[in-house]
Amino acid sequence: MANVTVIGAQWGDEGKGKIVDWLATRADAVVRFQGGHNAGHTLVVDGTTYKLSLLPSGIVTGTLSLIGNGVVLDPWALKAEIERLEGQGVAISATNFGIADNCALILPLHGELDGLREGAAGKGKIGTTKRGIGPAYEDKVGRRAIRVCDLAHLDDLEAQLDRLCAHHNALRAGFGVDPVDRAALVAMLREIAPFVLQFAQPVWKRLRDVRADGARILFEGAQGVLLDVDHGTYPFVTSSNTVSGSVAAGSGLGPKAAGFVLGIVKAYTTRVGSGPFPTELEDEIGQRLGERGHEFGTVTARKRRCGWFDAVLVRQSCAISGVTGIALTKLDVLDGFDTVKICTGYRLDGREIDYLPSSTVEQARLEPVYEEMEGWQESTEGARSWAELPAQAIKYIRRIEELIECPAASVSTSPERDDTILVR
Ligand code: 2SA
Ligand code: MG
Repeated sequence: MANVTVIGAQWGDEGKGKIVDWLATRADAVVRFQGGHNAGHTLVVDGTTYKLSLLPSGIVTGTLSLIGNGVVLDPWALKAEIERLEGQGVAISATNFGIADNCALILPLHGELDGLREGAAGKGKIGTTKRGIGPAYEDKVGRRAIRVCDLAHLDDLEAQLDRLCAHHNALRAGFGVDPVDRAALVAMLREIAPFVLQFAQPVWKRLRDVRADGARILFEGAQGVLLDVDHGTYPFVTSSNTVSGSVAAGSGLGPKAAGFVLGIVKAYTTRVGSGPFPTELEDEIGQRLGERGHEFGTVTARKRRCGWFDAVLVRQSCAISGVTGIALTKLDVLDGFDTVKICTGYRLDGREIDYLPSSTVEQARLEPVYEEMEGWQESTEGARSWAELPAQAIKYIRRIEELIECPAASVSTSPERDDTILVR
């Protein structure tokens, strides 16, 4: 196996956790390269469920797990997640886990700002996870972030803290909130520093060494291409680049490192938070997809919006992210429908288009053009070979491949690791 990059090809929650876990058993290192603890990856291994937000999924299988510099790291969330997993019997130490020392930190003030903004935005809110992801990336790009390596030099951080506090105090004043308690913040950082620093290292260097040994690296994307800050449904996006292209910048290996780009694609569409969703179903069909698919956020338990498969969006995601093959997930959720629909294009102001336009205004006006197919009544749950799939389900998969112009590499039929059909 060459290196593999796993990315979500829709709005996140495509079932990346299961696939990454499966691949992690075949990889020598698993690397997160963007996002933070806004991700929610659920793994079911031998009947035990593990919920991960920040840690790479390889941690559960004991595979070397690294957090790259492209991630924004909340030290307290990290500690809580590690302790929770240790409670489930997972061993985590500096031998199997590392954090890039140039990661920007998520501080309590970032979560507060995220919450204040969302609270004030009313109907215009983004529907963020309120984990402080956006504000932390803003500070990183604004060159006033505190980074992991700074935790070793808290006595020499005055200038950086000046800049950070000046910026946040101005914003907080706008919300009528007290200025940052700088002494308390530094005290908190001092307390958590040793915990984080035991894992800190130049991850680019670790990866270079790992690669020199011929290791296979698995890059674990979070969220999905449609939440990418450049390519997604802006401004209803997350604040990082979720496309495979950010593997290089977010981990410190060159652009060739990504290897096989596996796009995870759910057999229908879901989204949490606000923003355009052309195939959304606000009827009993949408309700049924949500119930059958257990569509609730891993991190926030929010109910996910559901709709038919949108081939236009996935074709675009696959192109933008250079997807080599897709892993189709949650096919079993579509069992028992008389007919299933696939969106093949949009109507916008009387004309037909075959891509998602960049403008939010236009995105909100799109009307999906559907193709209807006969459904299947048989259960596909737990199927592990093509032979176990009803003919109509195979037709559905083949039609999707054709429309998105990308082949399926696997089809998954339950949350269990082994309930997966390998196509090639
Ligand atoms: P943020 O918090 O700034 O990244 O939110 C901005 C938008 O990105 C969406 N977003 C997500 N969408 C799906 N899944 C995500 N992770 C969790 C999960 C979500 C949860 O896997 O279940 O538990 O609610 C995720 N993270 C961010 C978010 O909804 C906003 O639209
Ligand atoms: Mg998720």
